[in-house]
Amino acid sequence: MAGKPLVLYILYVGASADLTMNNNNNSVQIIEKRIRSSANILSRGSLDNFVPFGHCLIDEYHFFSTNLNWGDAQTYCREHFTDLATIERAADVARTGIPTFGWIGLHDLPAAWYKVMADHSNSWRWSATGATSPGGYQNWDPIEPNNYNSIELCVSTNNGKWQDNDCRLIAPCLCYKDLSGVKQFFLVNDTWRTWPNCQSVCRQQYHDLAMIQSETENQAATTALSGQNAAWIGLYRNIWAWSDGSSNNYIKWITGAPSNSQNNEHCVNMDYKGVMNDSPCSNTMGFLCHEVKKRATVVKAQMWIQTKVDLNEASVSEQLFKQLEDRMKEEFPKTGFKLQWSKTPAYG
Ligand SMILES: [Ca+2]
Ligand SMILES: [Ca+2]
Repeated sequence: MAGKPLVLYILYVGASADLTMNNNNNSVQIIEKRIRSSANILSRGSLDNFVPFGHCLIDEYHFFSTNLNWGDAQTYCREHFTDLATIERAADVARTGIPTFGWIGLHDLPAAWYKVMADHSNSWRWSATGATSPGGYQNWDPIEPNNYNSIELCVSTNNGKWQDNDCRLIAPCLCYKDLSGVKQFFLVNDTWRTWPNCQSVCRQQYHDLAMIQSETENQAATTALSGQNAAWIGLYRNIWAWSDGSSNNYIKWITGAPSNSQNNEHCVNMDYKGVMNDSPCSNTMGFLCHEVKKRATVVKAQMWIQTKVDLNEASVSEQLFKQLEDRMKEEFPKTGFKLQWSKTPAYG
């Protein structure tokens, strides 16, 4: 057909049954069939060259006003939906439907870090390996770690007893290097440094900040302190994780949060403005679940159109688009389409 080819991007949000299938080609064929079956959408044109361009997941939020503690809310959301809510960007907040405030999936559960060497995303790990100790060795001071004021994510040794502390505090650096399988420890004490600066200097001069994985190594490390009471060692952790394991780091705290008041605020709630606060997980309140439900597929199609008008003109293309979209909506009232003239798609 003679005419002017235009590249068209179509975001198709179909019924979940069509779109949850794993076979991408199959779902693109379904989309193509549906669009072709309304072949008269353009009186003088045709759609051709369907190419799958990409997929994205469409998620939905569900708010419940029943008062539950964080753990029970998590269980409920996991049983009925995907998980407690993950918020990835400011724009998500408007979609949540939270009337006041409620639990979201953000947490820092002590089971992952309180006197344990575990493999959770909040757990302690060593600078040299990025991993926890396989043997589980640890030697905390009796009341440590306590994440006081919610800012203690780096570890120092105090005559062999470990403490979590604010990474910005300055102290001597205890470094190590491995000599034929035996760790040797070295104190860098020319000036006192923050934990990140100790990490840099240890990596420059030795191997890394001290990694201590047995009683023998802890004794050798303590001896290397040479009379200094305390020094940074290589243990650290990341605070806050999403219940669904998502790795996004969007957090918007209320002023003064997180505070970990009384060492007991390990779960996060959010208000209707998207402002978050750390609270005791045993508090009961409404909660926000998250459902990853629909799969959206972007297809790229070439559209041939016979026309005398200039399609590059915005008003013309807008009008044509509106007609196309209206016809598709008539044809498939329960299916979402978004159309776009573009050299690059906005979705995917
Ligand atoms: Ca502490
Ligand atoms: Ca708080």
